[in-house]
Amino acid sequence: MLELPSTVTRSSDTLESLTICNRHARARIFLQGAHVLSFRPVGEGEVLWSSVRSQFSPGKPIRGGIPICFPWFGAGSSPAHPAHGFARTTSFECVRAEDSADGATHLRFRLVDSEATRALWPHPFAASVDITVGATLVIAFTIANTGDAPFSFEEALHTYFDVADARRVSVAGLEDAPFLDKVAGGATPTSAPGPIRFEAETDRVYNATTASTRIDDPDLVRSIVIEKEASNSTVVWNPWVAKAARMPDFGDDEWPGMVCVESANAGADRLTLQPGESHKLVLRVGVRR
Ligand code: TA6
Repeated sequence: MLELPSTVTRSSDTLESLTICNRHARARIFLQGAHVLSFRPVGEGEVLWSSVRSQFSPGKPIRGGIPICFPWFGAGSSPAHPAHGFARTTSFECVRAEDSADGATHLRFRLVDSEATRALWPHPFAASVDITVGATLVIAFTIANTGDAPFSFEEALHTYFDVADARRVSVAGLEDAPFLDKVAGGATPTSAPGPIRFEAETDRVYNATTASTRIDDPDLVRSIVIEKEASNSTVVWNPWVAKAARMPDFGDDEWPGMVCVESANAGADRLTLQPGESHKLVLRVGVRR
């Protein structure tokens, strides 16, 4: 059993989680999916949204926080292939938990292929999730090809951000960038001037973009800054009324409280690793006033 620093406490509810409380922030991370559910810098409100209807049962996706999508994004190729891949519903092992001199807490979670994963996706791999809990939340998601054949995959840090009212926020950074509008079928790229605003169900996949984004929230008088490395896709999503009502783990009236801005490599940006190669996607989330 890994020895934990005093800033990290383990809770064994139905799903095991770690709560981190240091001088910079408080966070909660579930071992299933190495799933960050909550991140709250000292002096700030909660940054991540989660549904009061979320399930916390083994093998079921948690609705909110930062689900890790791997090795595919979106619907699986069959009912046996869960949406957004198997990583978010598979238990990771925590192999590192320590504080650094600057007061931040660093954790590492690992997942390697198993009979269960190979039944869904026939490739040997090693996944590691390095999480730094400080005034900024940093997540590095590394995939290594440990087999003797190349494989292709998609990935996403499917982050749900907490906002006062999605109808009043804007997302800056993707102005005029081409995107696939999945609500309209997502066949051909389109674009839109100005910051993104939410006036209906919104489900946009921006490919070939490394841009940082920023959620400006006038009611909370804050901006959430989202920076990424080695991610060429950004997905922006709000289910709005009808889709929220169709999701059993999403309260009918919860959709105004969240906006997803997801740092990914999906669709045309899927990645291929040769044997022995690895790839690291990095996400940094901070609050600015
Ligand atoms: O990232 C947006 C999206 O692909 C939406 O189409 C919606 O399906 C959302 O992910 C949530 O997916 P989930 O499988 O978590 O319900």
